[in-house]
Amino acid sequence: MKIKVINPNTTASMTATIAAAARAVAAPGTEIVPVTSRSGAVSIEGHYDEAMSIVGLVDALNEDPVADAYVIACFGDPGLLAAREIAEGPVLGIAEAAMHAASFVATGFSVVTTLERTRIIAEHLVRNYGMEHHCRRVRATDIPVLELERPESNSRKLILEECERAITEDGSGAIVLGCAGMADLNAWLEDKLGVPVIDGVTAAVKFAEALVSLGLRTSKRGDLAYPLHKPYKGALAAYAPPDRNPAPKRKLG
Ligand code: 5HY
Repeated sequence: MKIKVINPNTTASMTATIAAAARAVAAPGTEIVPVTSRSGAVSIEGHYDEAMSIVGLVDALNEDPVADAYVIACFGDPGLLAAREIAEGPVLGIAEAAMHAASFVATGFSVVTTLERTRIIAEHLVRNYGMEHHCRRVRATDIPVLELERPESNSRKLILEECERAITEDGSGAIVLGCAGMADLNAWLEDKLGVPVIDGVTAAVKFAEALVSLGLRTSKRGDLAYPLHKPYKGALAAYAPPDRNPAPKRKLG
């Protein structure tokens, strides 16, 4: 099967980290197709960056090859429901995947992420996904996303220290890594911490494989039906949804 793993930020080196993590866990028959967004921010660190990333995400979803499943490799899960509207195969966000995986292996987890503002966004996700009973705390390290890419930065040490505080102060039994740029850290952290450390990229790839193996596709009934066909104006005119939904049945009498 083919799983398209989309980095919605425009930093290709981060996509390489994401792709390596995805390929390391993929089953022998799974082809990972990594894609870097062609438009938008170099790192996604706020609501505006997220909103602006969605056009690039849609391009990446629509361009060939068509895949059996899709992973949105950014911890804010930007455009997740919009992506599900246009895709037939399952679409997984890495935050959603990581939190669900953590809830299977511990009764309480902490998320360790980058900036303080990202911490607040991740708290919204915890509530959106109904994870309040499982997530003990979301913690920030104040590391900008692209600092994770610089080997000479102190980021590994800061993340490790924050994870240690999560275990001792929050009483958490597992750690969720709150950025796709941390996808190369989970084995190293797990070794140091002795608790499960979940990176959403790898969790999402394995959940995607499971869903495809089960023959599950995105529901096209209700709000995840294809977007309604209508004109779009201005810079987004080319993104007007084509007519893909079956004609509605007329209610008689
Ligand atoms: C991410 N931003 O996973 C996030 C989340 C963060 O460009 N890739 C990004 O750390 O803000």
